[in-house]
Amino acid sequence: MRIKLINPNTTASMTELMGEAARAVAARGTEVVLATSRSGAASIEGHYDEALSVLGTIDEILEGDAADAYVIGCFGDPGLLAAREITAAPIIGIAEAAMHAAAFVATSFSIVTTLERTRVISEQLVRNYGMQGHCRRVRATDVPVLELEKPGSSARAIILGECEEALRDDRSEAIVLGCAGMADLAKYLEERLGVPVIDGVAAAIKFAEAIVGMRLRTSKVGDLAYPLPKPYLGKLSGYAPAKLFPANERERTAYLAIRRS
Ligand code: 2AL
Repeated sequence: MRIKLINPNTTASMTELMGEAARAVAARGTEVVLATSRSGAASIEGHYDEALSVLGTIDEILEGDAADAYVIGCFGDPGLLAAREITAAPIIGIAEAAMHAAAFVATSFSIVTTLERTRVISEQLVRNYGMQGHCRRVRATDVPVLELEKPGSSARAIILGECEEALRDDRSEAIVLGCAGMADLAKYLEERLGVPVIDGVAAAIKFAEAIVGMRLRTSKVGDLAYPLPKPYLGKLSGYAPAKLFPANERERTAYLAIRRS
């Protein structure tokens, strides 16, 4: 199967880092195709960055060869539900995947993320995903996303320290890494902490394989149906649903055919 891993920020080196984590866990028959957004911010560190990243993600889903599933590789899961509207192929967000994986291996976890200003984004996701009973605390380190990549940066040590505090003060039993740019840290941290450390990129790839393997597709009945045809004006006129998506009925037929096959 083919899984397209989309980095919603425009930093190609971070996509490569995510790709290594993805390929390390991908099954033999899984092809991981990497895509870096071609529009938007170099790093996603707030609501504005997230909102503007969504069109780049949509472009990566609709353009090029189709994939069996798509992974949105940013911990805010920006545009996750919008992306699920525009295709029936499964879309997996790394935050949703990481929290679910953590809940399979521990009854409690802490999320260790980047800037303080992005903490609320993770907290909202915890509530959206019904993870309040599992997530003890979201911890921000104030490490900027692109700092994670810099050789010789203190990011690694700061994150390790925050994880140690999480285990001691939150009494959490696992750590969820709150940024795609931390994908290379899971093993390093796990060896030092002695608890499961979950990187959402790896989790999302494995969940994508599972969902595709079960022949599940995104429901096209209800709120994840294709966007309704209507005029879109101005800079977004090219995104008018009628130009991009098949009619609902055609999609419904395709969906049923897949489930029956
Ligand atoms: C992220 C992430 O995963 N990628 C990015 O650019 N920003 N999220 C975060 N909390 O820092």
